[in-house]
Order: sequence, then structure tokens, then C-alpha cells
Amino acid sequence: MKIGITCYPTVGGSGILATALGEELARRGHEVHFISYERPFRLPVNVPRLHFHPVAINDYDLFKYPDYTLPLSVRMAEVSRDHQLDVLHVHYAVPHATAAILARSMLPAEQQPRIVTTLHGTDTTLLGYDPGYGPAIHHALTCSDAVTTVSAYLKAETQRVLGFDGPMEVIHNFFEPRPPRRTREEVRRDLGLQNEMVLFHSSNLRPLKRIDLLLEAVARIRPRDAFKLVILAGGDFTPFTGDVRRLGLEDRVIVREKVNDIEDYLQIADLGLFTSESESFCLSILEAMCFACPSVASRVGGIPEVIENNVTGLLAPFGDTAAFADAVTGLIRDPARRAGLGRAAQQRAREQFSAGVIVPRYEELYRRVCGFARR
Ligand code: GMT
Repeated sequence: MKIGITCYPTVGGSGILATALGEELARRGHEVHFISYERPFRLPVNVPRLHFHPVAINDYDLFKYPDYTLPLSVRMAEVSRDHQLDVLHVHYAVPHATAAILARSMLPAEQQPRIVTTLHGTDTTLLGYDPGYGPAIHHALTCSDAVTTVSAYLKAETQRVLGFDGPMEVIHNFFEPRPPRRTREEVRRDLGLQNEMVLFHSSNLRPLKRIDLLLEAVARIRPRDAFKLVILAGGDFTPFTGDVRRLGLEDRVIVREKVNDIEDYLQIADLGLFTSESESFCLSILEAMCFACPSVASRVGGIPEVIENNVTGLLAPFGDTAAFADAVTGLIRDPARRAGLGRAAQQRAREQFSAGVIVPRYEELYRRVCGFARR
């Protein structure tokens, strides 16, 4: 099939997932065309059947705010027409789904692609509440040929927040790790680690990730010299350096920004820590699971669909830093239990959230919306 994909190209779960999906589809013989304002940061170059079409954005004096939706829709229409796309799969509704609907209406009927919209999280749980966005999101979902959500939680929230009652398919996220580039020893040495175990967090540091709670919980963990907290930051960590100092964590926290080779760090992670206040799935937990690293995370949103409490990780009540720190301390002191959770987490990742399980579900959906017979 010929599939167009639009996503945010920067660091963030929705773009990472969309990029991985495009790669997997190309590997399976589909022609994949990414359309975005920048090349997605994890999109490899020189891969057969994988193409990138940039959207040019002009900043006209008359506009107080530069517009992206219109040039994106025009580019989507051009790529659909020139490459005879069967499907345009947009990740994160705003503004991608609206642009796709507009692009489709610019084309004659025989050139119109089917539109699949995947909701990833805050497109429902934040923007869905915004009166300036909610009705546009609802309209775009209604006009899509298929809508998917990355968790059952997000599907229920979309029904509740947006009042959308059309069909939605839950297709969980997947992660397929690449081989690390460096050895464990090289990475640990580079981070200046000695015998400490690695507590691990990776995110874009947006306010809902609650890095303040993460640091507060970590400050309660004893003994302090047992661990280092390695944070892979997809955003600016500077606003949190005051908290690090105030909590006396200067010699415990190591931050690496905009990391590409995430597998290098995942392979040395002993325990993932996630204190988000809202999360439709939390791809970072899954990435850690693939390396047999269990996580302690807040019991919010779709996280319980990823972590089975006491089986593949631990869930703590949101905001309870004492309970969170106790759970982490317990696992620091009990390496056998930690390893057991890690093994179960890795097995769950393979069985439920691997490319081999998830990508065929998207392929099946594409065939269905296109009316192709099942091959
Ligand atoms: O919705 C967002 O906040 C953005 C999005 C992103 O691009 O990082 O994150 C969401 O999508 C990820 C991939 O499906 C999920 O793993 C994240 O849980 C989800 N974020 C939230 O729900 C806050």
C-alpha cells in the first residue's frame, strides 16, 4: 500500500511511535511518505520505500502567528496526488487531522486517500477541553475514516471529554529496540558510574511529567549512595536545577539532553521512575520493559494497561512521594524481585507490545478502510 504519515517530528512519544510505524511498514514492503515541517528525528535515511516531504512555512507580516495547518494540508494533497496515497495516517489530532480532512477535500474523488487518525493523549485530555480546539477535533474525528487510540483509557476519555461516539479502535503502542551502539561498560564509564544502580527516567519534561515529584521522591530514597538517577531529557532541564540543589541531589542526578541512541542508556537502566499526573500510555515505560527494566509509576491514565502491578512493575498513588520512594527503596533492596519483575516486563513487552503484534493491526485497519480484500 501507499501510506502517508504525519506526526510531530520532535522528541515526543507520538512522533517516535509514528516514525517506528513508518519504518516497520516500509520494511514490510509498503511505500511510506512522511509529511511534516521537519524530518522526524528518529527517521533513518536511505531506507528503501521510506520518503520524507517537508512542509515549507512562511512567516507573513500580516499574520501575528505563523500558520501551519494550511501549508500542511496543501502538501498532504500534493503528496497524495503525486504518489497516489491509499491512506493518510495522522498522529496527534491537532492540527494534523484537520489538515488531512482539508487536503482530502482539495482532491477529486478518485485521488482522495482514506484518513486514519490516531489520538495519542493530550489531543484529547488537554486540547479536548479547550473551546478553541474541542469542536475542531470532534469534527476531524467524525470526518476520519478510522480513529484509533493508544489505550482503552484514552478511548474512554475521548468519548467523555469530546462526546465522540463514533467507532474507535484501541491499538496499543509498540517498541522494537535497535542494538545498542556502545557496550554497557562504555556507557556506565561515560556517565561516571561506579557501583551505583541506575534509576532511569526519560521524557520531554513537560509539566504533566511532574519532574518536581520525581525529584522529591528520589530525595527520600536511602541509602543515597546506592543509586544515580539518569534522566534522558527531551526538553530543557534548566528549570529543575533549583530543585536538584534544594533537595541535595547534585551528586545523584545525571542529565543527558536530546539523546538519539536511547538503547545505549536503556541497557544500563535498573529501574524506571515515572511520576506523571496524566499519561495515555507512557511509551518510555515500554522502552524500559524491552530491556527487562521494570518501572515504578503513578497509577494514572493508561499506565495500568502497560504495567501490571506487582507483576511487571509497581504502581503508586499519584502524588504520594513517600509511597513512591518506599516502592523504589524496596526494589533497590531486593534485586531478585526487581529481576523477576524485569523478566516479566520484557516478556509482556514481546507478547503484547512488539512490532510483530501491533503493526499487522494497523495494516489490517488500512486494508479495511480502503476496502481491500484481506491478503
Ligand atoms: O499527548 C501528548 O502529550 C503528546 C504525546 C507525545 O507526543 O509525546 O504523548 C502521548 O503519546 C505517547 C505515544 O502514544 C504516549 O506514550 C504518552 O503517554 C502520551 N502523553 C500523554 O498522554 C500525556
